[in-house]
Amino acid sequence: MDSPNKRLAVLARQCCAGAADGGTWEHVQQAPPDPIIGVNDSYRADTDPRKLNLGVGAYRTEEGKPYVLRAVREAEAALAADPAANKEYLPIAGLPEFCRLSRELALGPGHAAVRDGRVATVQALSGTGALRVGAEFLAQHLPPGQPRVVYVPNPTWGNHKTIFGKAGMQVREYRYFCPKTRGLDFAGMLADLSSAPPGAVLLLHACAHNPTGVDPTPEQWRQLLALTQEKRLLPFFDSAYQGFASGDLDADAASVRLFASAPGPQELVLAQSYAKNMGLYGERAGALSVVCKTKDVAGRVESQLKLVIRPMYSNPPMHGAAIAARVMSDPRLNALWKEELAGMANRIKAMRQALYAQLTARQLPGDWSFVLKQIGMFSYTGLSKAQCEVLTAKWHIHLTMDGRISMAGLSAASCPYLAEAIADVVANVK
Ligand code: KET
Repeated sequence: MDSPNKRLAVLARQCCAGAADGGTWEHVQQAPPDPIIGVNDSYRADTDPRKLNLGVGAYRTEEGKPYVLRAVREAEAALAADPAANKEYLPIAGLPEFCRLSRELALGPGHAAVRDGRVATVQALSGTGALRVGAEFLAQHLPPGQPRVVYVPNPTWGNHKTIFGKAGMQVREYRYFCPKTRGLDFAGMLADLSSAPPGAVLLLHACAHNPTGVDPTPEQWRQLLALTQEKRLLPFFDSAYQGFASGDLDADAASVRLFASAPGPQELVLAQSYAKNMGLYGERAGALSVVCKTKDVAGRVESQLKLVIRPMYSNPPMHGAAIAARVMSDPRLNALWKEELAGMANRIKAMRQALYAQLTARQLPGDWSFVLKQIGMFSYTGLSKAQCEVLTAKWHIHLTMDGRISMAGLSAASCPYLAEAIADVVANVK
């Protein structure tokens, strides 16, 4: 602790400096750009016509344009034309219909937990907001005396650690990715989780692990469930890509459903995002669900989630949730959504084939078949930071510095260019 005199001296210096030049915020340091979202800025600032944005995970058409789903456009038009629609505040927990449809989308319609009223769901500001509210709830309401610890995979989506850390949770990593095999280090994962204290929170990517594109197999998921139960870990699923991994909403919910259906009944927490699977990035539509042991507990949990939300942002925005609810509840729009979702997932898979073909044609050293095997929006290339820097500086290819490329940002036209650039940095940069 500084002495009062020292603090006064610092204040005086700040006041004087403020008066002399930059004002009250003179002392504020320049923050680094966000490692993922910041890539959009570097892309925008680049004037080279060949520039390519493979940074943030956002779907692009073959023409490189953002894509608004037809199902979304139609739902929006219907909402705009609805004379009964208004702009009142939503309840603190959000649009009830959206919450119900969201938990059913993840758990499956008619799931016992839903039927029994054991799931507390609140609307959230997309996946990030769901994680943040969930983390805050855990930090406040995990049983007294239990450690506030969350285990996240190494590597994981960059924001996970910050989100849980800001909420007051201690963040620890478990082994996940093996750079040598470019696959799952399942033995390492089991070993690390076996030594976690009882009651620790276990963050799992429901499907299409970001950034690696490597998921456990169905058998490995079963082993993880057994370990979770044996060690009394609390699973927290981050489901940001349901439908995007395989093109099938049900297939991509298999891990969540396996856990939610386990006898016990199994408790879990679930963050859902409609950013990718409905293309609602900027609408911030998402949900947080807490699957509890009883209906009575779920009711109390929901009441406390509202206490977390109210002082943060009072209640969530209406538009995105209203669109999503309409798309999910209208049978025709729902069918159209599934069709478009499969179309997006298939285009990404086609990009994997195309990039792989381009890379093998250039006879790059090593095995690049991981491009085909990895799942979801991204390819985790194993390129070094130095190689990524050259990709950006020389080739105008904008990507995150961990070597992750968004396959959704590629097109048949840009694949050969990317392969040429990768061949260059593999040959000439360490
Ligand atoms: N979880 C995961 C695993 C994830 O990849 C993202 C977003 C989110 C949650 C949050 O998405 P939201 O838009 O809040 O629903 N990932 C991409 C965008 C970002 O970093 O914000 C990305 O990794 O590029």
